[in-house]
Amino acid sequence: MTMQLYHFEYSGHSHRVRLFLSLLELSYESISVDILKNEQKAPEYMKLNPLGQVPTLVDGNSVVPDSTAALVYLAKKYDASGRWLPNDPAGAAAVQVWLSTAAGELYRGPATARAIKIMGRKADYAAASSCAAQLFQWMQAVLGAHTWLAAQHATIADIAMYSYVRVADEGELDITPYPAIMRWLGYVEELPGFEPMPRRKQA
Ligand SMILES: N[C@@H](CCC(=O)N[C@@H](CS)C(=O)NCC(=O)O)C(=O)O
Repeated sequence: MTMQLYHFEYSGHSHRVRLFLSLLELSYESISVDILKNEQKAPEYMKLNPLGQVPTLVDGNSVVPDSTAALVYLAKKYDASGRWLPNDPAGAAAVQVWLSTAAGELYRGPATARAIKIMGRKADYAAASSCAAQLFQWMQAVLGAHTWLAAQHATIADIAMYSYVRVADEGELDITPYPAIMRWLGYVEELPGFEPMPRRKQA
């Protein structure tokens, strides 16, 4: 049975799942939920995603109403190599650090700055910008010493972090002072099956 992905084109949370589906060469039915029209709060959709957010992945009887949970699900179910989500305790924890960061600092920093600037969200831009700066400094240090965030190869840590860092400029954040981050974005973009994050404005 074909999987279904409920998603919004310009949502980085949605893009990270589309990107991973594409890297794994998995086909799915694409169902658009326009959050600018509040479609994520429709009662029928909220039966799948009780918080009324995108994305939601549906695979037969499995409903996964969260982006990083969807990455974990897809890796566990469809990546026979086990490379995208290592199974050993230290390897799995190293990936989890970045899945948590994607839901934490990446959301509060770059994703919120972008939502303020291009989606009209009312939030504290200075706080988002300062959170983003701390995150970028950390990523620059990690990626200055390693090619990938959590292992010797790409993992779902890199997929979870990619989308909102790529479009940080849409939140009027400059990542050009972080050469290791810029290099890493390029490495993700060279992965076979890569799918770009759509931009709301031209770069
Ligand atoms: N924990 C969720 C957060 C998803 C999230 O914040 N989605 C945003 C779009 S990027 C959303 O649906 N916002 C609309 C709303 O909360 O009403 C995940 O990672 O999937």
